[in-house]
Amino acid sequence: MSGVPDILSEVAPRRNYFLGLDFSTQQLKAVVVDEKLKVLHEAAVNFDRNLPEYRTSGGVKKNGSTITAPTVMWVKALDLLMDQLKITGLDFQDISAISGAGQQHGSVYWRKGAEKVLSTLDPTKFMFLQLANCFSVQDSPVWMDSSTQSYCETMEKKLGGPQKLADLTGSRAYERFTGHQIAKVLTEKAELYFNTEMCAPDLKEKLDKPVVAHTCLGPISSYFVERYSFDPSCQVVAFTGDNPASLAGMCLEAGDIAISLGTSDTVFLWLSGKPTPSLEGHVFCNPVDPDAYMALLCFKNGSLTRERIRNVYANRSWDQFDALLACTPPGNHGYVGMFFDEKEITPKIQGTFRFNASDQRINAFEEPATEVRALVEGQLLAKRVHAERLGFSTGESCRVFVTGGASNNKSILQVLSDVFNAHVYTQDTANSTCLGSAYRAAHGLAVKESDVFIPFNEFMADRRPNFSLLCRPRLEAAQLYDSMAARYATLESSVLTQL
Ligand code: ADP
Ligand code: XUL
Repeated sequence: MSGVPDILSEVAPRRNYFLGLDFSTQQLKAVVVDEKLKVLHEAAVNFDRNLPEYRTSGGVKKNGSTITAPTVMWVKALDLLMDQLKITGLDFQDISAISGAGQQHGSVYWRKGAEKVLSTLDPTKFMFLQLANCFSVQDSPVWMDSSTQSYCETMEKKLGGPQKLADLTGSRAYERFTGHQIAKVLTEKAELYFNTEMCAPDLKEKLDKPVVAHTCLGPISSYFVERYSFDPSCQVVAFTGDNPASLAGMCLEAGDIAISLGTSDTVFLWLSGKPTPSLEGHVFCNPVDPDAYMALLCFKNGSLTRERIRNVYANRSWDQFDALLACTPPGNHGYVGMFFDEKEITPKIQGTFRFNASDQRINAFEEPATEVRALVEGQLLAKRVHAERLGFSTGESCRVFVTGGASNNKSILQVLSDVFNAHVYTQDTANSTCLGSAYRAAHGLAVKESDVFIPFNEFMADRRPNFSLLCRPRLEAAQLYDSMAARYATLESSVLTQL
């Protein structure tokens, strides 16, 4: 009909976007990508800065070896993040699928009755107000906790020793792993345990419903549809841990090694074939291929230790930290340091250990610059030594992909390149965990829609993110670090045997 506007043609067509979330130790982050997986929107809520009412430091609360985060703080962060995303101009109805990741091993304890509250949330109100009383344990143990040593010993004993446990699960017992944390709640706070909906004596029955990583769990809840105008068909793809999501975000291939320099430092590899778990490191399910695995080494003393040394010796400035690093030569005139502010995971040890060129333990270095270089070299030599024990070989043909907050620091990356004698690459967007979550959302939906499994790397083939070469190894420094790595391994063993 002429003269009558065609209302239907004026309605913008729904786009095909994907939302990735990352509940990390210090912040909650989000990224939205388009059909071609290019980043369109980003947002972040920092727990210390944006939610000071919870009084966290680095996103956590410490009480000796017990390290927790207020569970409801994470919910409030999600409320704030959704509003922030809206402000970026995102139209939530364009999101076709969501996935996400969280710091691994953190546990949430839903109080009896929580499921009912969750299924009847009022879309006119914030979630944190409605869920405030839904947690039987108010403070969630997080991955930094190391208060469950005795539970680890019991489990290893019951299952026939640490190697038997590693053969069964991919890892020997570590304090932060959820099984020990749940055992601690049962033993020390039985009344809370029995008031918990999802974690009770019939734990196996409640938790034993694993799905393969690319599974679409179902459509988004009506709360999000009504409050934020999501399309009701928007799919939620199974969430995973931050390190597996990061492996997906970096599109890692067999032979590559990835190093994440975040709150924790991690080293990870794609494992094809049958894995052989050992007493060091972890073997996890692969987040994008149900037939493959990934190997992971976790170093608890990562960015927070670098920040402490920066604050003490470099006036809280990364530029000054870099300047101190630059005024000492590779090899640090023979001085070596190990800085384990918190009880380390790889290896299990706490304290500061400094050595002179004759391998004698000393109390302090004379110069701040020596301390800074000892920290950086020590942290990176440890990664090389322990990665080699997983079967990884350094060398010019190897590619190291870096991510995490400290991967912005070129001076640290040059030392990494020299220590690993490898080219160092990074992605244009540093946050590979968030990005990996968005990629997994897109992949999960594509698999659901095609009804057959599409290998992730095939799906990503023409959508891969751009990587830039950041550092090349310098021959002389790389040769020096070859012998220094062997020396570091001997010093680390000597420290462990003296404990
Ligand atoms: P998370 O592991 O919680 O996701 P990020 O990967 O965002 O954390 O890393 C946060 C850390 O990055 C901060 O604790 C900070 O110390 C570190 N960082 C940020 N910028 C730099 C820099 N230029 N040099 C070294 N470290 C940095
Ligand atoms: C890995 C681990 C840490 C956390 C950090 O096992 O504990 O890397 O996932 O968020």
